[in-house]
Amino acid sequence: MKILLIEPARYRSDGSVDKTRVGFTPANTLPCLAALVPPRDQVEICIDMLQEIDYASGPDLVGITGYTKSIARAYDIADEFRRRGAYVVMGGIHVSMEPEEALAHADTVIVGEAEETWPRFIEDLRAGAPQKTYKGLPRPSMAGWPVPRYDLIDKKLYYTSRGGPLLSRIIPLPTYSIETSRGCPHNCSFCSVTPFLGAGYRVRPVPEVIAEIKALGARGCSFADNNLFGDPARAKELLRALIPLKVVWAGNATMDCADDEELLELAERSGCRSITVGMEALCDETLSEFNKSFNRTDQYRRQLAAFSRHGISVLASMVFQPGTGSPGQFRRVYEFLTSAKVPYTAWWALTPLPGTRTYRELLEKGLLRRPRWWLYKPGAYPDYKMSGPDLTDEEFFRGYMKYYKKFYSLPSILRRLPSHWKKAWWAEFLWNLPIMFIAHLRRDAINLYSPLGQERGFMALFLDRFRRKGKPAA
Ligand code: B12
Ligand code: SF4
Repeated sequence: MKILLIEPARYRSDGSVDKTRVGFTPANTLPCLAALVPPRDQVEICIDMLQEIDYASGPDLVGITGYTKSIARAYDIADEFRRRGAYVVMGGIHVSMEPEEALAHADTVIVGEAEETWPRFIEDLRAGAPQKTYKGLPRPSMAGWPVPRYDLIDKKLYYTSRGGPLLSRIIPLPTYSIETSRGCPHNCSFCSVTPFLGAGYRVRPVPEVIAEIKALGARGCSFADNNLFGDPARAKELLRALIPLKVVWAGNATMDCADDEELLELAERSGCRSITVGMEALCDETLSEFNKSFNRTDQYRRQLAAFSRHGISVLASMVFQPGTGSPGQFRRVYEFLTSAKVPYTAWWALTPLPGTRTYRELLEKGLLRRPRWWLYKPGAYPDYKMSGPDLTDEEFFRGYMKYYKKFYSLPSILRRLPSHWKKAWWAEFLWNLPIMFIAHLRRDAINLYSPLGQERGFMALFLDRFRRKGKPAA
């Protein structure tokens, strides 16, 4: 069988497909699925954001993934391939939350994790008896995975896997996205991780993670875990095993990991350069609304300083809830982050993702303008009523843009970064400069859904030399 796996791009608000010339780090979804395809089948990967889709290539089976953000584009691709006679299967987080919706566009929908169902479906299809829906096992084992087929992705498409010998002496190339665990011990109201992967935290055997890094020849790892330190004892085992590999890495964790000095020390020794943390808000009441009271605002400064002492650059993720709060909230967040010398931040307008408590609450309160907002092209604002007693839509947008840009302005960078007690200050300084250029010159790159064009990576945007390469929607 000839199998084509597609990662769809998203539509921009003008209806064009969000294309770019170079990506940052390849996502691991399609390489993982490709590795599970039986050797007798031929498999190809197409990254819509970076490549043209060849609808005439005549695949027997088209597999499409998709986040909520790219699902409208994913459905259009699926419809076109079906019109041309291909069998279309869809999987991933969005269709797992909305399988009925997806069945209007796909012949088969795979719900949940697919390590077991995807190979089973291929054999059913070969035997001429595919089912309409396959449901992954709840909390499946993460042992025995094959090495992801990154070799199927053209190296030239990704900044972090091409480099060349000279560049790779200066920065850790190649870098791959690697998963070591799934799930999260928490259940924040806006996050779809626990609704999708189930409660609890599952891990891959450490020797298998290490073997994968070695097999890929990775010098940099971008860990795709939601919470790399979800189980501190196991995290320490992983970090100890990483030390001899001399890789550098970035990952996601919660703020409270900064309270564990041994963990931070091992993170530093194992090559940790950056951790993204969900700080979300500076107000305990908002954090409690988000079911995130494990974040302690009174500890933030101390925790941020602990990361810094270990040379770990924090990317603080902040969420703003339109309609609530006052116009002054953006200034307060900006001032806190600047005075606490936070190196990077990403700001989000709260997004009602399907399957989350946030989504259900907005729906029940009648606040969603269009319940299936993801089927429409994105507008300037989130698709729910944002106006509140003290804040209009316009004030929200203006305040958000003004202070977000201010954070990535030269005065703020100079105030935040050069500091003798910050081990990584010079690297942070160098990385802040391209972000500053993007924040101020690439107006299309920053919006309420995607600060700094998150899905491409800010460095890729920078290398894109400020040129947009869009094409009208099909
Ligand atoms: C790492 C990560 C990122 C990285 C990706 C880096 C990279 N290059 O890999 C970065 C930081 C760039 C990122 C960006 C974004 N992310 Co993100 N991210 C994640 C995270 C933590 C892990 C994703 C991952 O790699 N998983 C491992 C792979 C193997 O799992 P998987 O894709 O789910 O695939 C499995 C199954 O779903 C299934 N499957 C998937 N597709 C298909 C297709 C077929 C045909 C089949 C058969 C099976 C199948 O099989 C796979 C094996 O079991 C997830 C949380 C999570 N655990 O899902 C959030 C998550 C996916 N991200 C999320 C969001 C919202 C975003 C952004 C939209 C944020 C933004 N506003 O910009 C962007 C959009 C990115 C884009 N491309 O459009 C949400 C998505 C929610 C939703 N309903 O869409 C998640 C779930 C987190 C959350 N808070 O809820 N993200
Ligand atoms: S801690 Fe992070 S990954 Fe875990 S539920 Fe909350 S937002 Fe999601």
